[in-house]
Amino acid sequence: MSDIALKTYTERANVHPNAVAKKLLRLMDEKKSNLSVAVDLTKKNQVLELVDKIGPSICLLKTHIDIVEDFDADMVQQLVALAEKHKFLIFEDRKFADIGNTVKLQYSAGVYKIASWADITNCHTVPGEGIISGLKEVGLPLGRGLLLLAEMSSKGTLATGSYTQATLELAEKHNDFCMGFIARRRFPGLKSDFIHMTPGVGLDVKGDGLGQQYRTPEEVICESQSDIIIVGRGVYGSGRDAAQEAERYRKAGWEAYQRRISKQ
Ligand code: S5P
Repeated sequence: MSDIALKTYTERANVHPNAVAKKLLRLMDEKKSNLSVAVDLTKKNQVLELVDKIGPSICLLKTHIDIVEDFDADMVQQLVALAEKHKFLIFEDRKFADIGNTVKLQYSAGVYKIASWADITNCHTVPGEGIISGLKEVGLPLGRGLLLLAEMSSKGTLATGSYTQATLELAEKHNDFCMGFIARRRFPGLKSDFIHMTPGVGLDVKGDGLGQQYRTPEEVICESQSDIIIVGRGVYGSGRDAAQEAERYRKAGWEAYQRRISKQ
């Protein structure tokens, strides 16, 4: 077990150099939640209603803002108000993948102005270091954080081996802005304390017929030592009450974390 995986989120928050990571780790212990819900719905009101329901159970809301058909500036204001009401951070899962100059514009401008409201966003590293430098020029002065996609949950992903390794090195080099990874597991031997977030989490099914692969909170948090579970359809796609489902995942993730930190 890695040393960092045995520490509590608060112990890590107390010494963490990145402001967003510090805030996130603090509120994880405060809310007893390592759950991020991926709200992949296409109507503004559906999104806002669901977020208000699940808000008490999550530490981080994950959005795909570009799938919302009736997006407007008011939606962002309401999301930010819900984040304050329920105390969670917002992660826009934009998966930037272009050259530095283009991602700077995509992050700061256009319809969505992501940098103005999302505490966290993420990018692929396929373009090389320039993508991080470009996003950092916009995000660092605003106190934002970046996650690198070091691995993916989907079947046949090409983000493996030397690609993953090179991604970890880029994160270490830019650890003022890179606060963590999207990954399937905690990477051993890192110098900085990166927050590892893992999608592809489900308690009831193993896949979705389109390449998604699900593992349980126990496998992800306890065995693979990741920090945050990202759950989408498991929470809102079963037809059962979403607030209750979010609580079920929050509990499962939290209990797995408690088992992990007790393995001293
Ligand atoms: O490798 C990945 C990375 C991400 S961010 N695999 C993923 O599934 N995701 C995202 O996590 C994906 O875009 C979706 O929003 C969420 C998983 O949703 P679910 O409904 O399959 O739980």
